[in-house]
Amino acid sequence: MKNIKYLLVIVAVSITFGSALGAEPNKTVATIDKDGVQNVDIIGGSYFFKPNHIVVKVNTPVELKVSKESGLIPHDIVAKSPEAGIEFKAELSTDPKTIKFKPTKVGTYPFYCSKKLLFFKSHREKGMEGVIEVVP
Ligand SMILES: [Cu+2]
Repeated sequence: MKNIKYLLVIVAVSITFGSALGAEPNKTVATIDKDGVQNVDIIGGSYFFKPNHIVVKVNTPVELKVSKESGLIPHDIVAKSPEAGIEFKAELSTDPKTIKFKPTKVGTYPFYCSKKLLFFKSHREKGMEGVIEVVP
């Protein structure tokens, strides 16, 4: 009986710790290649983006290489900040896709997964969101 209690505690701790990990910010500063393009790789999965905080320079082209962890649940990546030149929507697959844009305004702009199944919480609510921080 005592063992079952311990097991339940372990399960509860893993669930709490697991979801805390999902929400943990992980910041990446884009690397600029020899052509002056800022490159960032992003992986989406249930229910996270890694990294979920991307730092890019203003008025410099960005190429995001986006892909999805393996699994059946569909994910996408969406940004809707046309005022800053950051507007895209792409379905994620395990084959990486490249999204190109050029941020035109300093600030912090959200990106997220727009998927939602029936009455369940949206993927965004479950943690599939992040920010693009545009710096001078
Ligand atoms: Cu999703």
